[in-house]
Amino acid sequence: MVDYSVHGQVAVLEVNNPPVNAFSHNVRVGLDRSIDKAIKDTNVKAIVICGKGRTFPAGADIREFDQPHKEPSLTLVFEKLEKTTKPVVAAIHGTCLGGGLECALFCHYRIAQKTARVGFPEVQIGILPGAAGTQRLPRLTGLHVAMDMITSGRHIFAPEALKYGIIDEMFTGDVINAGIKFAKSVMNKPLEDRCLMNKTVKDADQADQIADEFMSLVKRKYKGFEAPIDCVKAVKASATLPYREGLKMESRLMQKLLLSGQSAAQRYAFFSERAVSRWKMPGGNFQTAKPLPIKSTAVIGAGTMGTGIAVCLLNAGYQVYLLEQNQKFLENGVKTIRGIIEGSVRLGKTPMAVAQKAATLLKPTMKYEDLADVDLVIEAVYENLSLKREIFSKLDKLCKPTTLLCSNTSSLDIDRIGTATKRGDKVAGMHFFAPAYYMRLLENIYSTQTSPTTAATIMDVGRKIGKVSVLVKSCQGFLANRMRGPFAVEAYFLLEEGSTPQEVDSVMENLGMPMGPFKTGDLSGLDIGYKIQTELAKSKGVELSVDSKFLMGERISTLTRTMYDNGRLGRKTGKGWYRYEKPGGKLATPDEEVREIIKDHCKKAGIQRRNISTQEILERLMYSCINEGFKILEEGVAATPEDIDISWIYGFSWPKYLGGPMYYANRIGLDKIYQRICYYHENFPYSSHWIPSRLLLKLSENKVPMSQWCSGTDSKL
Ligand code: 3H9
Repeated sequence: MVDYSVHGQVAVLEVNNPPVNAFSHNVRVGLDRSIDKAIKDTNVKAIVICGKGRTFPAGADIREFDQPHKEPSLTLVFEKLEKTTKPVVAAIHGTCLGGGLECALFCHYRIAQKTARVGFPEVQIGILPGAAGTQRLPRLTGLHVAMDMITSGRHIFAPEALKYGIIDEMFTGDVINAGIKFAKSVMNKPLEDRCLMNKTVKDADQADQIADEFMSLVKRKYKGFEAPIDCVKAVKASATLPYREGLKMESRLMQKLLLSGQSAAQRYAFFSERAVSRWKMPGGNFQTAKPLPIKSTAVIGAGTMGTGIAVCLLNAGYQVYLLEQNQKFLENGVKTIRGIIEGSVRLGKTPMAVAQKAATLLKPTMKYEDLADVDLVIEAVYENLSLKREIFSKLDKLCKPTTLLCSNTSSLDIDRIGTATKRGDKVAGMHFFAPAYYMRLLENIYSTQTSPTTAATIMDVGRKIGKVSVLVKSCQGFLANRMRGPFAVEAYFLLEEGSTPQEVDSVMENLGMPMGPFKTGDLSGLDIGYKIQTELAKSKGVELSVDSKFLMGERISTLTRTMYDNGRLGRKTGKGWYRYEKPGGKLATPDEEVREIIKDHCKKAGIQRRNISTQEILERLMYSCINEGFKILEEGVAATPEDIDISWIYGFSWPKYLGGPMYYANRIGLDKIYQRICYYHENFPYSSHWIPSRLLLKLSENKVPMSQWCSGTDSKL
């Protein structure tokens, strides 16, 4: 676990625990022994610590956090480094994170490859740097930089680390050689001044002010998260308490966070994010199918979605043909793309070199013929099946035989799009979430004809453009929108039965969602829901009115229609479920007029209103979605609950500290959820989303642990 070698008078301790050299128990034991050995060896005059393979240790082993702690602790091992009279050098490459950076901060010197990154990402898994990181980093950088790095968890590259004094020198070339060379140069220098525990924090006199500033920042920016708050408290202690007392404070806060439900949920989210890349589908999986090389791409449609998708592809270095049907739309699209990229450069999110390259990679066109040689097409025109089939049929005739044809549809059946071509195996869905250049989720969809090679390719493109991609089977609404369907529908029913928009919204916001369903509705525009419902009714030959209560045997609410008739279209008109300071305004104020509209609507529709409890609002919004989630699993639309949870985290901004709706269901207990679903099914028999999932019943009866829920479990029970 730690390779020990001596080069002249320098001992090299190379941590060897692939893939990221995490400090698991065996590594701690190995490092402890190696340090003792180097200290005892009178021939050794200096020590170098580094990582074998791709990286310096990237932190403690997160998988061990759920197991009983085994000695030695990281701090116990690291303290030996600082105490020795032989200079210790951390030679850093790859990612020196968390416990890895703490190890480096106990060394007397730190040097790093120019491309190396350092950081304290603990906050992202709901904890803090608990092996003295909160006490040592401020002694090196001052409070401000330390607060920023520790509360955000951001990684910084070596040049920035050099600027802050976190590293002493940058090097190029081989890590071990650079470490040995540096160690030789400091062999006989005094170490007193190199021990961070002896130092004071340079801006300690401003501790209150800096801590207050960061406290209000993290409460605003990371609303609901506990760890950033405790990070601020621990870092402040480095300036207000003696070193040992500060350590005790850090340790108390760390224990509290480790035991909190939030950290467990965030660690689940960390591993789930990685698990979804291990996709599977009938006939193949991430190991058996190899992605095709993709160089040039095309996006059809230069509207909001098309331009957002083009930005993602351009930023990742793909050539993009942007196709529109008329010059004006095309010019507007190009302008939008430039605007998004320039804005991102101004915010420091996109390097200038990437933006300049992107400009050369964009090829606006109005000719389908220009798309003949591209490797991947993503269609992003409006949701109309016949239009999409027409486009796909045209592309099929025109593009080279190997071109993959994908649709950004958010709900239309990929099979029905694929049958418009003679290459169904190369047709798939790539469903981006608005705004596409910002939202991290990419829902990739396979049809009954899509080949595993096509799936592997779009999953690979997703990774390269920085998305978290999940692979799901085609069905109405796929995973994300299908599962969220009952959420929107129940929200309207709750209003009709007695709740107000702000009551419903605050239940979801208190749970941790950034916005409740009605504020979200105002943002997207109430005309969208109205049009979808009207079109659906029309297609079934039904004319809806205020007292229509059923459509195709399903309970419906026509409340959006009433709002639409009252000119309340959402933020854009300054009036929706809330009132806004002006059309396009952002400040939502509850509006008495809306209450009256709802009451009047209910009177006309003959709906009795009543008091509805907060618990009922929560259950009806969430349990209906959870029930749908189990049906999605049961039908194999999603392969695992992780696919579902990650879709909610990155598609709907579900708070990571609750781990996703399926994780949340597991925490509440499946038997309780099942009973409540049955209760609502009895009370609302005309809403099919309350028909209890068979899989949910079986998992709850058999007390199956969450690690074993997956599509196919049903048949094994
Ligand atoms: C800590 O240090 C606490 C201390 O302050 C105090 C203690 C008292 N442990 O992401 P990848 C796995 S807390 C266990 O796909 P990349 C990962 O699950 C820790 N496993 O690669 C995956 O496994 P699989 C603070 C870990 O190149 C595989 O390694 N450190 C850990 O895209 C490859 O990972 C962090 O929070 C770990 N620490 O990115 C760093 N890290 O193949 C967390 C990774 O089975 N890690 N794995 O799916 C990262 O941010 C990224 O993994 C890293 C590499 C940037 C390092």
